[in-house]
Parts: sequence; C-alpha cells; structure tokens
Amino acid sequence: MPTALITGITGQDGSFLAEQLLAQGWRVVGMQRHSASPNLWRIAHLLDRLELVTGDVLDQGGLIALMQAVDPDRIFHLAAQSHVPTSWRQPLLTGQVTALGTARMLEALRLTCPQARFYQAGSSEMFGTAEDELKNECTPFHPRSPYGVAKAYAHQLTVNYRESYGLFAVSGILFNHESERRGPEFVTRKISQAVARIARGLQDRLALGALDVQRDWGFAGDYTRAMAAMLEADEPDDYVVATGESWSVREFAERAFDVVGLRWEDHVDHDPALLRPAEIPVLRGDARRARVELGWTPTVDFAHLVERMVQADLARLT
Ligand code: NDP
Ligand code: GDR
Repeated sequence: MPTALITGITGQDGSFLAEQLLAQGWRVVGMQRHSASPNLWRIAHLLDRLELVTGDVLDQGGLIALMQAVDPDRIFHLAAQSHVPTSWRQPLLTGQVTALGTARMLEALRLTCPQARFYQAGSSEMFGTAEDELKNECTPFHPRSPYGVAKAYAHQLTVNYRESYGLFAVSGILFNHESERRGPEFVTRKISQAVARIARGLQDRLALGALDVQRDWGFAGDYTRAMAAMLEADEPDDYVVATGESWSVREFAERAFDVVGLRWEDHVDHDPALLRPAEIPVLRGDARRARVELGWTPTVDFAHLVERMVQADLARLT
C-alpha cells in the first residue's frame, strides 16, 4: 500500500487531507509534535485508521530518522507556525519553524527518500500589496509579514531543490481556506464562533481589527484535494489555488450574523489593537492553471462556507 506522510496532521488541512487519502486507500502516517496535551480534536475520528509518529520540524536528526522509518511515497509538508499576527511577536520562531522547517524537511527527503514526491504548503501571504490585481503563478512576491517572508523562503527553497536535485517537489500557493475545523484565532472562525455564542446568549460583543480588508476565501476540503492533485501530476510545478472572488471581513461578519437573524452592526466593535503593523488590503487569486492542468474546481462558495461554519458552531453549543 503506498504511504503518505503528512506533517501538521493535527491542523485544519492535515485533517481533511488525511480523510481524503485514507478514502483513496493510502497508508497515512501523520507527524505530530510532542505535547503534554496532544491536540487531537480534528483527527479523533480517524485515529483507528491513521498512524501517528512523533516529530518536530525544529529537529533535523529526528526528521531523518522518521523518514527512514516511514519510507513515504508522498510527503505533504503542512506543519508551520501559521498565524500571521504571531509572526510579528515571534519572528525568529516563525523563521525557524516555517522557513527552516521546510529546509530540514527537504534535507531529510534528499538524504533518505529522494524518490518521494514533496508538497510544500505555500501561501498567498507571499504576495504583496498591489490592489485589485488577480494574482497568479507569475506575480512577484512582496510578503508583508514575517510569516509571509518565511513562506517565501520555503517556496523558493522547494523550487531550488527541484531544480538542483531533480526532486518531485512542488509548492502550492494557496489562498485563505476555511472550515468548521479552522483554529479560532483566525478571523472567519473567530466570527462564526462568536455569532453562535451571541445567538445562544453566551456573549454579546465581538472585537475585530481591519474590517475592509478583502480575502479570497475557499473551503479547506477543496484545497486539500488540489494539494493531492499536484503530487499526481505528470510534471512537478507550482500552482495557485483560489476561488477568484474576494470578500471583506465586514461582509463575512454580515453574512454570518444573517445566518442567525441578527445584525452585525449591533454586536461588532472595532479594536485598533487588532490591526497589523503591515496589512495586505486585497488578495484575490487566479487559479486558471490549476483548473486546466489539474482539473481542480472548488465545490463550496462563499455563502455556503459562512453558513456551514456558523451552523457547525451552533451545533457545538447544543
Ligand atoms: P494549522 O495552523 O491549523 O496547523 C499547523 C500545524 O503545524 C499543526 O498541526 C501544528 O501542530 C503543526 N506544527 C506547528 N509547529 C510545528 C513544529 N515545530 N513541528 C511540527 N509540527 C508543527 O494550519 P492549516 O492546517 O490551516 O494550514 C496548513 C499549512 O498550510 C500551514 O503550513 C499554513 O501555513 C499553510 N497555509 C494555510 C492556509 C489556510 O488558509 N489555512 C493558506 C495557505 C497556506 P499543533 O497542533 O501541535 O500546534
Ligand atoms: P490570514 O488570516 O492572516 O489571511 O492568514 P486571518 O484570518 O488571521 O486574517 C484575515 C484578515 O482578517 C483581518 N482581521 C482579523 N484577523 C484575525 N486573525 N483576527 C481579527 O480579530 C481580525 N480582524 C480583522 C486580518 O487583518 C486579515 O487581513 C491565513 C493563515 O491561515 C495563513 O497561514 C495563510 O497562509 C493565509 O491565511 C493565506
């Protein structure tokens, strides 16, 4: 049975990807970092079918030993310090985990299993500030956060290892993707969770930072399908994955409150402390190449994404 190794298995994307690969008959090995309180809520329903191994992208020797033991055919490298505001508070940690963590993974791959196909979780945060420009694979990078800078390094290094060593190594440039499994520190889940609590009378106010920024929001389960498709392509290449539509944080909040019949203006406060030192006002991606070459299409639109997240948070409170 072919083996897929997923780092970041306990995160949002790790859980969707593991479900999809297991359904296709892969042996799935998930790398989990050691923790006194393991974070298993997203994969609890998969634990009887998933193999978990302990590893940390900060530890080169451990990664080499792990890859030797697992002998993967596919490696999905999703582990990262992925929270953009945290990257200003902990820029060096973010560099160690998100940038050099990828370097350690690529080194372990090169030394132990160079035939394995490697996916790097690249991000639209690598792009810059030009407004209203639909971003594609040719758009230059100008990252605006330490996280974005770390991802740009990881992306370029993945391309470099492909060119230097002939590895099947690709970096997907994925725009924001959300779900009911999104961490509550990200704005969509922060809103859906608050809306559910407000609807149930457990909370009254919701503080948000920038309301006018626009993001191209898709559904995580659609985006993990694109990751897998990239590793099954005939040739290794990097693809933008996005819906092509962008909506503001304000519009997300408005729709989420609509789901429970409330008005967002009655509950949302603007908190300047939540503004970022540097922001990207608009991000919108052009996934034409992924659609044509990988046959990828998103299945969940913005309205259904918001509805699904709010309904899931309401259900959690019953
Ligand atoms: P999450 O933040 O939900 O998951 C991150 C994962 O990385 C967690 O499993 C976390 O473990 C793990 N991790 C963190 N530090 C380490 C470490 N030192 N060693 C090993 N594992 C570690 O991210 P998502 O699932 O949302 O995203 C997956 C990847 O895709 C990330 O690399 C992210 O940067 C990137 N990405 C995400 C996008 C999105 O919109 N979701 C868009 C573009 C890129 P633990 O549970 O223990 O904290
Ligand atoms: P992002 O996602 O930074 O795009 O990174 P996040 O949901 O954190 O922010 C999106 C936009 O919302 C604005 N915003 C707020 N953000 C948060 N977290 N909390 C708030 O209260 C708030 N109010 C307004 C932000 O300023 C921002 O413009 C996500 C992560 O998954 C990355 O790992 C990934 O690479 C990118 O998406 C693509």
